[in-house]
Amino acid sequence: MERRKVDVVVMSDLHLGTYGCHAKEIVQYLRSIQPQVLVLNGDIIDGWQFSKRYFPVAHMQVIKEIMSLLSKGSRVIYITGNHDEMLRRYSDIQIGNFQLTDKMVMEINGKMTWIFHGDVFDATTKGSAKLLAKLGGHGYDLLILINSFINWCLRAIGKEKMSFSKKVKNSVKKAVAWIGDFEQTAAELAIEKKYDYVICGHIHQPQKRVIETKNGSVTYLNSGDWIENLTSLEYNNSEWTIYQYDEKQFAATPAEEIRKKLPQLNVVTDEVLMFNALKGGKRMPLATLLKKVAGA
Ligand SMILES: [Mn+2]
Repeated sequence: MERRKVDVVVMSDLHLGTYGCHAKEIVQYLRSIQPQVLVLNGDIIDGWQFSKRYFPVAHMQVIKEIMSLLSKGSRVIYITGNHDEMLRRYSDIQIGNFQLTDKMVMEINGKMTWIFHGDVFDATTKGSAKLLAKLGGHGYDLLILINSFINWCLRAIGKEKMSFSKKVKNSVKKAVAWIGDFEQTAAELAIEKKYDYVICGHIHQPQKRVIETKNGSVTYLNSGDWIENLTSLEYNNSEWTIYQYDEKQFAATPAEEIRKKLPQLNVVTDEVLMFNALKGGKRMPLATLLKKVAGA
């Protein structure tokens, strides 16, 4: 199957490393496209839920397909979410055409497009979202800090981290209201910042709609997720559309069943020390050597 050329693809909430993840479908989709830019908008690798033992080959295959796109020349931007917040400490690194960040603004055909995961709204009321807008460029980073701090406190007192899914599990009515609030808050912020488009993930609710307030209007988009909806956003011919995975489309090219198990590691890495020759042939563990070099 020839790869479909797409200008920009936004995917979010793959939750690799959890039982709900549809890795096979993600692999099929990734193999069918050739995007110029692939934005992974948060919650890609789930560091909250995964027991460290559960990371099947199919999930590894997803990472392999992303790497493959990188080597084919796609630009890949990984925006952190709450389930992969462990990556936030490495934010704003760039390695070749791969970039890791907490948020981004893209200009596409002259339209300013603001992209972020959206978990910052979990511990945020509408009032503080307004404040965030006034804080300008650093507001988002500040909110991430506040959220991390709240979660750190919750864990310190033995409670679970605050999360959207926890919040809305209680009732459907609440969920609908919360989703409405989420979309409205994102839109209001984007309008205040004078963006044309705002793209989020996080709430697992694919969406494309124009939201108007008394201050203006913005197109709100959400890439949905790959747990229930199996959706992404695609930008082509100057237009954003919601892509919906359809297994019929892939019936002719079924992904080979990935059943094989990972080979057993035959070394115990904790027991491996790396040595490096120093002056005079003295051997020392690499960690000690690096410390020495840093101190010199
Ligand atoms: Mn999330």
